[in-house]
Formats: sequence, structure tokens, C-alpha cells
Amino acid sequence: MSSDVINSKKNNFDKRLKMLREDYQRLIDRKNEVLEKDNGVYKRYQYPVLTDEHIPIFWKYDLNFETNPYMMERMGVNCVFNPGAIELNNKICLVARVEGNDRKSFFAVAESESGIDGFHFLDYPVRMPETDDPDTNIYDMRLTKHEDGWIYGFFCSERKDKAAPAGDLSSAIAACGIARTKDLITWERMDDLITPSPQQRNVVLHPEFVQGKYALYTRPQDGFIDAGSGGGIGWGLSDSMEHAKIEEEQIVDDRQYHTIKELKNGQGPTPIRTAKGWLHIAHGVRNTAAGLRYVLYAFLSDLDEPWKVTHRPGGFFMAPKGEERIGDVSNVLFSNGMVAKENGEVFLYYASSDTRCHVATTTVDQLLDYVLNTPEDPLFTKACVEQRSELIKRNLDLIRGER
Ligand code: M1P
Repeated sequence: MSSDVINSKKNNFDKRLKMLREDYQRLIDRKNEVLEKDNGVYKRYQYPVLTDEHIPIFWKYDLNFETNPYMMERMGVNCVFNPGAIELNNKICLVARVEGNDRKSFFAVAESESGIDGFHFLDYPVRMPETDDPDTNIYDMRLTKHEDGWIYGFFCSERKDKAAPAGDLSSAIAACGIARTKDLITWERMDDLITPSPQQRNVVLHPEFVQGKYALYTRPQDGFIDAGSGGGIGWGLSDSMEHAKIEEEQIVDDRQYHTIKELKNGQGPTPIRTAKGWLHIAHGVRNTAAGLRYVLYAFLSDLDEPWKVTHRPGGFFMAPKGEERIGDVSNVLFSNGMVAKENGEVFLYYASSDTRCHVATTTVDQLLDYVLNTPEDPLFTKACVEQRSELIKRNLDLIRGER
């Protein structure tokens, strides 16, 4: 190759690299704006907090001109979603689910001072140790700062179903993987959780011991996608975290016909302790002609007996809106990360359509007001209309009285 050709290629290489670096930096430096319109319960923001474009250039490109003269992307990233969240060393850290172009998900830590913008990934993804049975795919980490002093990551570990007939390359088994850390960088892997259910996803560790044991929210399910005869948010106790085992699972929050959680539901982030009870965000799923629709809902459970739900606001708390509706798996909102600051502010992290991560901000007071004062789903249209008519009448009496 003539030196002119080499020089021109090198120029292109340098130009592309400069452009990529500038685009990346602009994205990281971009301020996020709160959206004016809100429902009084939480505020949404203009931009997602993490996307595939937040992935460092050096995770995707070979930056050496000798081995990558066209400055091609070598190892692409498809999407960044379903982040666990925690406050650590005065920063908000997200442990996101990063999915490579090869469909495998892995975890990566991104941190930010504000919690609403400036999220950037640490240099390396999490190098999660394996058990004796390697995970094909891992995802959806829930982070819990437990009173035993460890930060636990509970996540889904997916493996091929070895009992599936030859030719069935889709059947899989979902199990709950468990690891612990002090810094989100070095992780110690424990045994996978054992429960009476054949499959588990959406398992979350309660932050306090209950009856002297580790307490877990579970999601028993018969199949990989279908809850089957199982489903609902379950609850169980385990003596140990090194070899976690739940002997008995009881249902905390069941599925119900013609509700937002008819098909399945799952505990979201680790619940928040409040003066009035444990505050939970969960996801509910129903079927539609366009496929499954995932929305978020909230409920409150008893402080001493967290498996007893005391308040169940009807309907969804948050549903996909605008661009949130569209992505790899459209019409999905999913949340497995929430941070409650000491001053009562709450940062709820959620992903839209299995593609990108967002934040919504609110306060413990607002969330409590929401769960304590939103009426339950009365399950029948006539009762729904009566419920709404009572509100209308109270308001009209008020408005007319003021005239
Ligand atoms: O695709 C939507 C979600 O589906 C699964 O959640 P669940 O087990 O509750 O149905 C998970 O794969 C989750 O990651 C995904 O966002």
C-alpha cells in the first residue's frame, strides 16, 4: 500500500475516533431536564440516564490503527436496561443489564453524582464469578444493603433446559443467582437459591433479618415465560446466604383476573422502610393482542410482618409513555432499582421496552400519600364507576360550595 493511501486511511481513522470521543463526551456532559408535566406523584425526565450510547468507546472498538484501520465497531452493544441501584460513597451507582450484540447480558456499574445525569461506566464490566454450572445469561440485579453488612446482588441466572427434547433450543431454566460485595467491583458468588418452585425470577432480598433469618421476595413460576399455576410475589425465609434455601413459599401479592397483573407480577427494587410500612414497587403483566404489557405498581406492607400487604392502590403507578413504548420488547416498563436518600428524596430507576434506563424522582412522603390514599381496584366496572363518582361528587360539592 502506498504511503498516500496509508496516510489517508490514518486521517479517516483519526477523524472517526475524534468524532466518537466528542459524541460520547457530549452525551455524558448533557444535563437532564425534569419534564414540566407530571401527575404530582413523580417526575419524569427528558433524557434516559443510560443507553447503549453510554457504553465507553473502548468497550466496542479496537483503537489500534494497525489492527482496525477502518475504525470499525468490533463488539457492539445492543441495549442497556433493568438497572439495580444503590447509594455508595455519596454517588448513585447503577448495576445495569448490558446486552451485547451476541444477546448475552452482563452487569456493568455506572455512577453519577446527581443521580439524574452524568452516569458513566467504570472501566470494566462486572466479572461475575460462576457456580459449578455456568450461567448462559445473567440479568436484572436487585441490590440490597443488608443489615449483616454486605451488599447483595440477586439476579436471574438463565441456563438451557437440559431436559428439553432435541431440536428445542429455546427452553430455558431461570434460577436466582446470588453474589455479595462491598464495593460493586469484587463479587463473591454464592450457591443459587433453592426453592420449592421449578423456576425463579425477580427474587429480592429484604434488607433486614426477619425472625432471625434472611427474608426473600420470590416469584415462583412453572415455565421460563409463563408463571403457569405459579406466579404472584412470594415470600420465604432462609437460614443462610452461602447456601440459600427456602423450604416454604407463601404468596404476598397474588395475580388477579382483569387487573394489570393478571398474567404475572414480580417484586421490583428492594422495598423502602418508612414510618407507615415497607414501600414496594413491583411490575404487573397482562396480555394484549400486541403482546405482553408491563407496567409498574406500588403497595405497602406491614413493618413487622413484611409479608402482609396493608395497602394496594388500584391500577398502575407508571406505564410506558411516548418513546418508552418502543424498543426490543415494546410496551414494557420494568424497575429493579430505587434509592431513598436520607432527606426523603426517592430516585426510581426503570427501563423502557428492554432498551434504555430512565429515572423518575419523588419523595417518601409522596409515595406514602399515593399508597395510603389511592383506592384499591374494586375489580368490577360498576364498582369502578361508583368509586369514581364518589370522587366527582366530593369535588363538585367543593367547587359549588366555593362559588
Ligand atoms: O421482557 C420484559 C421482562 O421480562 C422478564 O420479566 P418477567 O420475568 O417478570 O416476565 C425479564 O426477562 C425482564 O428482564 C424483562 O425486562
